[in-house]
Amino acid sequence: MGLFLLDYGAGNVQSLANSLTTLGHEFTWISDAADFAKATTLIFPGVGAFETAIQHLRSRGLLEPLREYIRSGRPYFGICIGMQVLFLSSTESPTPGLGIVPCPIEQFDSTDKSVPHIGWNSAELLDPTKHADEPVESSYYYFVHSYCAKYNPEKYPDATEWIHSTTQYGQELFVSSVRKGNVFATQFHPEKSGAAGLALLDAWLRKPGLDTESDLQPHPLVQPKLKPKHRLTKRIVACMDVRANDEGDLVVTKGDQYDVREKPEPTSTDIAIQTAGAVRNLGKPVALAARYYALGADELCLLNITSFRHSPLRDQPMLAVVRAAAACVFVPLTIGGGIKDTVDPDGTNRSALEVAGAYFRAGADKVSIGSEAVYAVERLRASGKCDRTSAIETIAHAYGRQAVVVSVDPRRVYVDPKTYDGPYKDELVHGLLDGSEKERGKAWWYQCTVSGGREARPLSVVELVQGVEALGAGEILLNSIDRDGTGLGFDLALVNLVKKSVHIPVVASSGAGKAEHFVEVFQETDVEAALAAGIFHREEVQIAEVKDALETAGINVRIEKP
Ligand code: 1PR
Repeated sequence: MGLFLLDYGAGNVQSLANSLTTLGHEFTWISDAADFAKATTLIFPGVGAFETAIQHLRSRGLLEPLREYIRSGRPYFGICIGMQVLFLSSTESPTPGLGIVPCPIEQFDSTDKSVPHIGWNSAELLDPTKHADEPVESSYYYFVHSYCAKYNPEKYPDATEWIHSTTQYGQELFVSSVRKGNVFATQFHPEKSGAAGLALLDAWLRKPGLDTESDLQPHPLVQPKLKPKHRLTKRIVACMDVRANDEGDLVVTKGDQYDVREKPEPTSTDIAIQTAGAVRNLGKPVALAARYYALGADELCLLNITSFRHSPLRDQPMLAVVRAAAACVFVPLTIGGGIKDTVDPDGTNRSALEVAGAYFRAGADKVSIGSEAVYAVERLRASGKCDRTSAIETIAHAYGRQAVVVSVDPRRVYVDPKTYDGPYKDELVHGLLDGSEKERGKAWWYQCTVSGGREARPLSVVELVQGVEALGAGEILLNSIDRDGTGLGFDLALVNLVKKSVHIPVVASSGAGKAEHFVEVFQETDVEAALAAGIFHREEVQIAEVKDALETAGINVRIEKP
């Protein structure tokens, strides 16, 4: 008897388990249909694709017991897909949902905004008089989804009594939580929403709340209205490049234009001469991840930067790092490096999907694909069609496109604009007259690289990002080899070029040297997030300083109240 969690076998459910452990709640996983009878409280932390979720539940004989459990009146908390399965249907899938909430799940309109909707947004209570004591309002929560229940009381009047809160994205209002009787469900992820999310989970578990008599009485509804702008915040991401140092320990390192080895100073001391050539060591990955979470990072990224040399599933320390980081970090974690089909030293074939699955089960929310994405787009361009075998396609199909990030490592190729006659004339960026000496009078295009910048490929950054979007990637992590570690600021021309080429969210990376660089990238481009590494590792700039500068500039950011 007690609290049970339902795992349908795809996506990161470990984070919810970690949140509950941190909050001191004991739980058991539902392993078969008979367990539903033992559950007095049930949480379904669904992540990923609607179709996959329903099919998995059905094939394991769990769909009808879930419906029966909810009908029995015992408390149910659904998260993301765990909310969407309550609805009639989803345009994502021909398979119907449970039909408990009488309205469909539909795709966001991407004409005025990036889809998926990724990031921290607010949830406004539909009836503040009824749920005034709840912690939903006035906080930001983490959303990551391409489909939603659109708020449409004229078309679906019977669904209105279920709606607990709404959220605005672009010029669309959607249902961010439902609540009625024994059912509470959120489109956002409380387990990934920092202290606010943990508080919400804890509050529900302490009173897994059946509505009281007075709650069930009709109250006057405050109809939500579209505002000129949504409240989705700009995200600040802290990135840790991880690799083994020469002693074999996994460390967070940091390169200058991707070179992570110490260089001798012109006036070297004995110590400097001894350390020259060693892998730069800026700390331990789990300790740094915990620190950035505590300091208010909206998202963390761990990149295994030398995984192209090894089989990632054999690289158990990295899985252990993800597991340990996920146990103490309650904001989203992206894991990159080596997400590709591999063969273990003993000859066992491992698909990219298996590698990603191992990371998701360890607690990753998204995987980031680098070199393999470049090869996949090269194949796509050669054949003219998606063959459904690439890492991007297989992982997006199983876990949803929002779980697939493509990490891009472009480098500038300088040309003389007067004589250049190559294929990238339309993508050329022209240097400013008052720009640096290297740029003045020159133009350049951005070439894609693989293996951490070691090999250039015959593909431009625009070709790459448009190709990965077609294959099903949900987000672009945009590095710049030229700016990495320089502190000169983000390459705004690159960021604008990429942002205008795709409809999915873009994270700008490489070159941040001060808080003003973040203000600049959000004022001069439309990117959804900005990432930095070196300045945070060396504690030259604090995350709070960046957020203060953004707030002062009128840019919406998440500042967690103590
Ligand atoms: O090709 O799928 O195995 O993925 C490898 C991953 O490792 C890719 O995401 C690739 O970007 C990354 N990577 C490979 N080599 C390096 C390196 O530095 N030698 N790091 C590397 C890329 C760039 C960012 C860095 C930003 C911000 N690192 O991670 O964090 O540039 O830095 P800054 O704020 O200090 O300027 P695969």
